[in-house]
Amino acid sequence: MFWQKDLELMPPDQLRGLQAQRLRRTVEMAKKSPFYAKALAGMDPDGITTPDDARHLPLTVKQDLRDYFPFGFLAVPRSQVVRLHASSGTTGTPTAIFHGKADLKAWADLVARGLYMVGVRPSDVFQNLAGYGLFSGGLGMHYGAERLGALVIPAGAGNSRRQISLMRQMGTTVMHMIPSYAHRLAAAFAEQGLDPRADTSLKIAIIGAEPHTEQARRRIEEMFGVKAYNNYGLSELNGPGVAFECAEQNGLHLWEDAFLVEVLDPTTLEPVAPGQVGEVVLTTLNRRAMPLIRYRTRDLAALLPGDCPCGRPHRRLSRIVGRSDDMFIVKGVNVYPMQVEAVLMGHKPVGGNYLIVLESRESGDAMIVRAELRPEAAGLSPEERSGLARSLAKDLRDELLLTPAVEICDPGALPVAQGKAERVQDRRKLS
Ligand code: DLL
Repeated sequence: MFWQKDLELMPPDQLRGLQAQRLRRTVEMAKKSPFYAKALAGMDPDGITTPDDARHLPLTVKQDLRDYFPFGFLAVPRSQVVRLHASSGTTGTPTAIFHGKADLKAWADLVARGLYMVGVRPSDVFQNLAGYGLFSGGLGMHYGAERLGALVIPAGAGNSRRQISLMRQMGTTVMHMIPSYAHRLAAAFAEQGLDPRADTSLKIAIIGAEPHTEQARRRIEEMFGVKAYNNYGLSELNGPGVAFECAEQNGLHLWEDAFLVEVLDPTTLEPVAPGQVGEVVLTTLNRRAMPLIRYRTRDLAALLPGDCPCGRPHRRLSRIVGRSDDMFIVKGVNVYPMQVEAVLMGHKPVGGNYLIVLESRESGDAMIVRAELRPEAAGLSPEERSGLARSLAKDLRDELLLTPAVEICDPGALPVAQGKAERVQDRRKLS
């Protein structure tokens, strides 16, 4: 049941004691880096007696990582660093995240913990369909699954035909992928006349790295005949394995021995009430090469109240409902892409790929939702397609209080991103 039983089942009081001790050490270590030497000047780590004392520490934002790029957050000599990763994002200066040997071992254990928790065992064949390289999803999951002892297939992203052959030849039982790719892989199975439920040995999918809805998860489970588990993380805080769902699928256990979590109102920066959505702010508690203190993730989620039947006291994070910089405003209405996805996934003929286009028109801003049909629904008649478009427009209006134009597209008609899906094209900025 447990990979690191003592840590996973540590009673809350003891966990808080460990957090306070690790927070003190983290502040002490961090002060050795150029950035925190300045930001934490005058801060005495010995003054920290409880994890709540983190509230008196300054926040760190992505721009700080850019300003001190590449080595300004390093708290150890460069000779002790063994790995570089970078956070996603296509614009601006990249951000560099460094790990030492002990950091990599601790990270692999956090990932192994999550995998073990949902039933992955050394006898499993783990096919990793995430991109290898600076993206933390590939190597992060790879080393976690290897540490657990599974047979790891480092397949990397894309090339669905090869993925399918490997799965069938090697008897893959667990796959890891970004959720938007799961839909494309299912379509590739259908194109070959194969049914993943009957023609593979898959039983578990680990999905993460992208926002997705509960409806999208259920779709993936249904298409592949697996249980799909959500896995959250960001490169700045290692990558995958910050928070992982257990078999209950009722929120993601955030590993509180490794990270201190706060959920803050993004405007006032005050903690929100338990159960309320706010910005997730994280502090590393056992990272040595590059500690991060109160890092503003921009991800919006809630800490869920109540105990989990699995017995782990590590608090649960809701699924990520969006990013504070994801939200767009049309005609004065705030919209998150995940609200649109939830509606689309509620309609069976709609596939996994969709695009929201925002345009300026004479009559004001326009929002167009382009939704692909799933391959099985490609034969819908023009009347059926317009009926579906009408019904989607109605449900979207009920959800968003705004009526978008809906266009139904053939399977495969919409552009496909290289890595993480891009769901919104805001052309208003161009006009
Ligand atoms: O995406 C790390 C990762 C890889 C997590 C593989 C899980 C699996 P970045 O590329 O730095 O790192 O992107 C981090 O992706 O701030 C969220 O906005 C989003 N994200 C990551 N996991 C989830 C998730 C990796 N499970 C950014 N649900 C984060 C929703 C997620 N959004």
